[in-house]
Amino acid sequence: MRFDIFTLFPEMFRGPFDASIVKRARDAGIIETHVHDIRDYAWGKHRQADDYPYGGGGGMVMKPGPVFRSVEAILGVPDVEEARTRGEVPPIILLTPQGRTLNQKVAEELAKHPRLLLICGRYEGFDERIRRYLATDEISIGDYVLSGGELAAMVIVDAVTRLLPGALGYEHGAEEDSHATGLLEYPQYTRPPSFRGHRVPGAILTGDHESVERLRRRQALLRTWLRRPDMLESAPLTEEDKTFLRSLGWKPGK
Ligand code: 6GU
Repeated sequence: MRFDIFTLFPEMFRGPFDASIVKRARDAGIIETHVHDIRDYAWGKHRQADDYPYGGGGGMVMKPGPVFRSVEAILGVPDVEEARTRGEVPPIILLTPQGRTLNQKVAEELAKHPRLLLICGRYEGFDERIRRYLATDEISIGDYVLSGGELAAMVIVDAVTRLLPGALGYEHGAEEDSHATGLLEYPQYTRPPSFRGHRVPGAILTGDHESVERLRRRQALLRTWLRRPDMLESAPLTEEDKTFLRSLGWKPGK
């Protein structure tokens, strides 16, 4: 997977891409991250990539020219609008609070592509022509406002990378994660068996594989019901799951 990130603040990406799973995935050749400075494609003495909005109002708006030209340079196409019309571009994703909200399903969908372009806006937003004639998708990472799309782009790179084969270093790594199963994850324990008087549940220490799996499933169901009851409405539940949930007082559609 190749990520091309377009930003006015390339330096923001250094720390996050140089640690943990994203770093390992880069070192292993599972992903490539290329961060491009939109200002390199801005003209004039001041290399201005943003400007005041027509019609007034506060803040600054990303100018279309530098953004279009940066994407054209990196894709190697003379006219990205035309290439987009012909379906000859990878996803060109604007990071904006107005986009569709990122969730695990969206991350899984993005992980299927060999290449993603992520365009970070700063200030009050993008000139509308960037949305209409350049972007193929718009994504938000939640209902709150960030100062720019950079942190959102990092979130996408992380969420997508950990879904790629080999990225987690163990087989079937992401399959049991919270949200991947449609449920929140069960409580986890590691050594020591007793910490400051708080013991790991005995069944986890002594149980056979099958009873541990059943206990974990029930704990995942219980935790999801208590914290995110909305998720139970779309989670794939077996008859045994439903019987267990009903014994707790859960009713479908509530
Ligand atoms: Cl993608 N950008 C900004 N500026 N704020 C956000 C966001 C994106 N997602 C949630 N809030």
